[in-house]
Amino acid sequence: MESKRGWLKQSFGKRLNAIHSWNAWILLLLTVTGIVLSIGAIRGDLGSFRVTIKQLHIYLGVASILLIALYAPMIRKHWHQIRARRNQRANLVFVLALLIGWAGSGVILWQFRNLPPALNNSALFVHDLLTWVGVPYAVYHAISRSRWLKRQQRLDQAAATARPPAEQAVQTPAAASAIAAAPNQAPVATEDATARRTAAQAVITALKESPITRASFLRIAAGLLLVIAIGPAFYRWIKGAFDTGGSTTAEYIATDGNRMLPPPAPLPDSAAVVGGGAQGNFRIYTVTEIPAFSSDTWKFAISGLVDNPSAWNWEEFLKLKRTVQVSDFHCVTGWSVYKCTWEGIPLKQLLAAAGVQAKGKYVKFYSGDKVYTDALSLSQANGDDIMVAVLMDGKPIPQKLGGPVRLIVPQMYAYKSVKWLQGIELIEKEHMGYWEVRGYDNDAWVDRSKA
Ligand SMILES: Nc1nc2c(c(=O)[nH]1)N[C@H]1C(S)=C(S)[C@@H](COP(=O)(O)O)O[C@H]1N2
Ligand SMILES: [Mo]
Repeated sequence: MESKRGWLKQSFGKRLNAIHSWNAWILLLLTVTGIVLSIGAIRGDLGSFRVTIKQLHIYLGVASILLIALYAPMIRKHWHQIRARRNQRANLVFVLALLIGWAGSGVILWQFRNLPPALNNSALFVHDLLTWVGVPYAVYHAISRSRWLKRQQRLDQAAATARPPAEQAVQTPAAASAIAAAPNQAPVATEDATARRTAAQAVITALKESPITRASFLRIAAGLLLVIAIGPAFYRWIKGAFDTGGSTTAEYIATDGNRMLPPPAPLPDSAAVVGGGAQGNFRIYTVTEIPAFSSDTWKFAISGLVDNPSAWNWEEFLKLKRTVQVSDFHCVTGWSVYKCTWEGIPLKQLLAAAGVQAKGKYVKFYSGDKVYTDALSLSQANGDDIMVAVLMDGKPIPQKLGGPVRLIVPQMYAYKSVKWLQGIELIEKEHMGYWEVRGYDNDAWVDRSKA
């Protein structure tokens, strides 16, 4: 109550300024935390900080919404105040649209577990798109409104408009003495003459001046630099976001660092890509360097509390009976890839062949990156659609997407879908996986009612 009265006691202009600078700081922090969160390659370096940074990003987002709420009652007066300034009005509309769009999509991403994946996917797209547009705009806005640029503008203005007559009069010794000599008459005549000179000189100055002023040149240069710096990455992102043909996957296959020979021969369903091909794009996530594998050294093993532990080399592994399934892939950060056609060995088939002992209660998965692990309970692991996948859409899984062999747990968030899978171990006690130790929920069901 006290603080509210204090806030309202402030002048309107002061309150606007305060909101403006708070907004700038919050946006800066949101940008930094948001970009850090979105870089797939530094996930491992962040470790458990990732979860903290995400929480911080959410708090900042809530603060930004509170700021909009604080501004809302002032909007009419502010809008009226800037009625003569079209640029400011355009800026205001644009910034408000950005903030509201970020806030709306952000709240959806924050509440993702209570919402369907398709909505999260759209919200993530909107959130990203606004970031691609909004952050460069904010940078441009900050540069073009900075004091440095304002100074350039003032210099330009000073050059364009000649000095005011009074000032000129004082600076001209002759005029100054004239005023002193004849205080009643002379000033009028002198001012007249000076004004005429000034007007004439202004025409000459205007003719001398190039059409691009220093300030607008700097503004254009800053804008161009931003476009050059951000343009290519933005283009790649937009191409990926609208790509339903899996062209990025084709690129991963073309530049694959794995050397697995012979390549796996797809089953008819897989060769025909019964799912029609994956829709959407995977984001490449890893907590280590992306490992590369060769069929000369690659091995796969199942061991632990089983009656028949086994190890296979690539050629032997390819002889195991495979099936084909079409399923969706959901990451906990909001993105999904739909209708992937996976071909591989059903996990329950591997478990049955290994003969799980009575003491074996959990199934632990080891990545060939030697860092990432995850686990399922034995009953979860026996789900029909859990697959040790070898092909996607009829092609070998490329290194970047976890090939030659990765786990697929379609109904759980994809942090359970261990990439570069090489080992399965039956254990007695529950094991917390890489991300679970760092704050992710061990219950990863996309549909929470399954837990
Ligand atoms: N070895 C390993 N497996 C992993 C991860 C990882 O970092 N390392 N990330 C997990 C997460 S959080 C997701 S969303 C998916 C991403 O798979 P992709 O990189 O093929 O898109 O892999 C999962 N499996
Ligand atoms: Mo994920």
